[in-house]
Amino acid sequence: SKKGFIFDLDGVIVDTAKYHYLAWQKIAEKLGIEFTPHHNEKLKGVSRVRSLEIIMELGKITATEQEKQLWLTQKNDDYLSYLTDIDSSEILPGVMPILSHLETLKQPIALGSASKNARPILEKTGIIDLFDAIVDGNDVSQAKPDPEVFLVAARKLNLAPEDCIVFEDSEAGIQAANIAGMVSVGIGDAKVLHEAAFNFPDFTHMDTAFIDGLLKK
Ligand code: B16
Ligand code: MG
Repeated sequence: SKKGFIFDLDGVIVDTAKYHYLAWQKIAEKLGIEFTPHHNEKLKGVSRVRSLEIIMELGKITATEQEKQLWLTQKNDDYLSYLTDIDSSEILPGVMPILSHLETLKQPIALGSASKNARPILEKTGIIDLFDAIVDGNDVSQAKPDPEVFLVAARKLNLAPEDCIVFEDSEAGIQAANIAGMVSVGIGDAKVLHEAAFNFPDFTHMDTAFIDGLLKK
C-alpha cells in the first residue's frame, strides 16, 4: 500500500544539528548563559524564535524586541556561514540507501522541517528532487510539537495522517508526529526519544526490511 514517508531535516537527513548548536552556543556565551549539549536537546526541532526564548529562560533574562531580533539575525548569519560549502558529504550515513529504496518502491517522500533554511540545504546536498513535497519553517506558523508541519506534508502528499511515517531526531518532533496520529520513528538516543513508536540510533541500523514491514500495515 501507499504510505507517506516524512523526514525531518536537521539531525535526520543532514548533520546540521551540530552547526545550530555551535551558533546558539555563541549567542548564549555572549549573554553569559551556560548552554550544554544537554540543554541543546530542547532546541532540536523547535523554531528559531522559540529556541532563543528557551535560551533566555535558561538564563532567566529578558530583552527588548530589538535585541531579540539582533540575536536571531546573528545566530542565523553564523549558522549560514557553516553551510556555505556543504555538499552531499553532509548527508548522514545510511540515509541514501533508505531514500533510494523508497524511490524504487515509488513511495511518496516528504520533508517536514522547522527550518527556514531547508531548501538551500536540500539543493546543496543534491537531494531536493527526491522529495514529492517539501514543508519547512516558511510554510507553517506553529512550531513542533505542534503537528502542523507534518499535517501539511500529509495533505500535500494526499495521504491520511495514519498512513504517514515520520523520522525525527527531536523530542518535539516525535511529539508532533504522535499528536498528528502518524507512526513516529526516533533517530538518535532512545532514552531522549522514548515516546517514539520505533527507535534507531541512526539510519545505518535500519534495514530495508523495516520499511517493507511498515508497508504491510
Ligand atoms: P532555522 P528540523 C530545526 O530543523 C532544527 O532542528 C532546530 O534546531 C532549528 O532551530 C529549526 O530547524 C529552525 O531552523 O533557524 O534554520 O530556521 O530538525 O525541524 O529539520
Ligand atoms: Mg531535527
